[in-house]
Amino acid sequence: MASMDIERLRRGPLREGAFPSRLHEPRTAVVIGRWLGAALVVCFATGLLSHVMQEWGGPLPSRPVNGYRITQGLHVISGIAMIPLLGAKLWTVYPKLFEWPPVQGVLHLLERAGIALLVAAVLLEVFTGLLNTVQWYPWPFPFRQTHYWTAWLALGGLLLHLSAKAPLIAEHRSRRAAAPVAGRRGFLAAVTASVGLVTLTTAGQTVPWLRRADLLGPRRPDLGPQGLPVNRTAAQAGVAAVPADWRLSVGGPRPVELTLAELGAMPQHTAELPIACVEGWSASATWTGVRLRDLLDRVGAPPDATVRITSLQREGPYRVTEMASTYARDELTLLALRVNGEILAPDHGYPVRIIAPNRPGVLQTKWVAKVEAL
Ligand SMILES: Nc1nc2c(c(=O)[nH]1)N[C@H]1C(S)=C(S)[C@@H](COP(=O)(O)O)O[C@H]1N2
Ligand SMILES: [Mo]
Repeated sequence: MASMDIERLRRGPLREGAFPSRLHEPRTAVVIGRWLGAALVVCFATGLLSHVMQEWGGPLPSRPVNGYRITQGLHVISGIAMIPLLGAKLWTVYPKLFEWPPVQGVLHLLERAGIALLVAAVLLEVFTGLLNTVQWYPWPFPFRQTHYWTAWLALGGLLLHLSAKAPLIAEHRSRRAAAPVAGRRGFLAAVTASVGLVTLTTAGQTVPWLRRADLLGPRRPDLGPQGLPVNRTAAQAGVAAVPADWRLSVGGPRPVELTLAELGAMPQHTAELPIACVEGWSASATWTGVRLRDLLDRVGAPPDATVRITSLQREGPYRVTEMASTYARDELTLLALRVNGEILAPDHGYPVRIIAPNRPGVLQTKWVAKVEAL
């Protein structure tokens, strides 16, 4: 009697045969799942690295100079590639949402809960990550912490999902064993083409030779004052007018204050270094200025001192940054006065900015007022 009543609920998508496409089948799901899983793992690993670098300033050494540029470029490239893959994967498996009966025991319930967690976490990651690339934060929670912790949920959900589906994946692993399904090859080719297209039209924000194909990326790495993009302008940071009595204050055992002319009279060094923004764009430039380590030596700072850098900016999360001695003592780390041969434009940090090898862009402090050996 009770089962009769329940059977009557089987309407609409719950009906037998409600999804006629032959492509809602395991082999298609396994193939796309493999690509999606690979993208997720790359995205997770590079994201974790970026988080750690921003939180602790480590653990990467200061070489290769382009290291963070590559890992963060991969983070955003793999994240964007996940969008079409996720669409294809969800389409392939969504009839399972209407599985009948909906609950078939404790394990089955746990498996479904795991998938719900995985799908929700991955959708949230892709959504918040994508909006972050255009610096749009239409939500009440902090982006970075949410994006970081949700990534762990996604990873956990993925591991649960893989273990629950291990037998099914093994069964449909090889192409030869898979039963032929009409349309599968075309569908997979279309998914591959979509991934290729979104990658090609966005990767140019970080890959120099794809620059001209960068139609959908929010940045072109060669557009902006002095041929370099700007994330926060001097006007937005409230430092458009640098005080006439500006001095760089250098703190340490024998503190000094230096005018721009005095900095310009110190030995100048030139380094080719990238700005690698966490949002996925990066661009290399030629910077000229004073070595940070020369300033630290001048004030008698101990060689292993961490350095605190404070901007003229009044507020904002990047006003103050800290730099471990591996970076501070690197011969390429400069307090730059010039970029690409010109005096820094206000938007690039006039009068002086930090530029160091292999660091996230957020730590390349502009409009520097104070440098202190701690
Ligand atoms: N003081 C200060 N420095 C800052 C920022 C900031 O908001 N304030 N933004 C950072 C970010 S997020 C990036 S990516 C780089 C960009 O440098 P650019 O504008 O010269 O390209 O500057 C960094 N330095
Ligand atoms: Mo950035």
